[in-house]
Amino acid sequence: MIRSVDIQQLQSGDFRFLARAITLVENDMPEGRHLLESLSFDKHVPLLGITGPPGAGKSSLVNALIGHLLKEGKKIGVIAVDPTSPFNFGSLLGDRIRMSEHFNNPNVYIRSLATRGSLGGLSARIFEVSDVMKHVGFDVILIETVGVGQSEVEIAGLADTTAVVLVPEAGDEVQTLKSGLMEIADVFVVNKSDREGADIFVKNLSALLHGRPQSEWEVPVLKTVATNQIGIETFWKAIDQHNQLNAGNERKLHLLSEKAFQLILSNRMRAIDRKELMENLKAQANKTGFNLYQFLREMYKI
Ligand SMILES: Nc1nc2c(ncn2[C@@H]2O[C@H](COP(=O)(O)OP(=O)(O)OP(=O)(O)O)[C@@H](O)[C@H]2O)c(=O)[nH]1
Ligand SMILES: [Mg+2]
Repeated sequence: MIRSVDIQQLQSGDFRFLARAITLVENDMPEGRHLLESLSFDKHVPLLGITGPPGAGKSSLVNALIGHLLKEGKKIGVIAVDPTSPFNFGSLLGDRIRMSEHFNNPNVYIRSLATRGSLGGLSARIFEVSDVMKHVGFDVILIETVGVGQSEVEIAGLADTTAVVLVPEAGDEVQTLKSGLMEIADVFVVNKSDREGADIFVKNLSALLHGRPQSEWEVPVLKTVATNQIGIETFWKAIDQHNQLNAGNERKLHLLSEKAFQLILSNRMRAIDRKELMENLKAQANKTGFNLYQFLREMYKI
């Protein structure tokens, strides 16, 4: 039994309340829903999504960013999303090691979340957890997700700014970069730029980007060496600039409607009990003339 948490406790900034609140939300407890409904969203807390292929250095970049932001006196919340099964703690362990130097800092809170086989990549729970985190006094919230399948597209619906992390090895294949990644990136980071081919890669990627129709924001392509803190300040400046430019209503509305859609999807699915579905089917499926489509319409209004 987890005790409930109220908004005042959350705003006190005590991470023990935050941890408890996240657990309530993550497990979809009524106390979690109650808390979510009591939150106020008048204060904007920027959410930065960091995505990219496995091993590109996302956690190392988050770690480097935390270091930089702490020097600026900021308080930082981090969500590391593990898209693999809840039984694979490999990358969670990796995150702990990569970000370990900041784990005990009172101005940093790091939480790993498993997506637990939700539909698509990111689950609605991540929207909810990030909303809870907006009430603890963080200046910025960083979310790391591995860019596999749908998740990179979904993170763009979650974050105010999305940084896509690539490595120079992607080199000549820049033309074949998944168009999904091209579309969601507000900032491109070529990490591990201490490796060969970084400059050529940056050049190719920039050329590709400049072939696109002009927009208000020109997507920068930045080089970093996350493990040596190189390029981090420039990276942060780009994020900050993008955030300021994008405080506009149109983007906000777009993000909000994407978020609402994901939450509706997840909540509709919650109403469907798999066991009950099987029981209902059991009673019907052997009947002559059984039709699954009719069954769904009659039983589930689909
Ligand atoms: N040479 C070099 N190695 C780096 C750099 N950044 C990260 N690495 C190394 O790359 C490996 C993967 O780094 P992570 O930060 O765990 O990468 P990730 O993208 O978070 O990985 P997943 O979360 O497992 O997808 C680690 O061994 C890092 O030490 C860099 O700029 N240069
Ligand atoms: Mg990682």
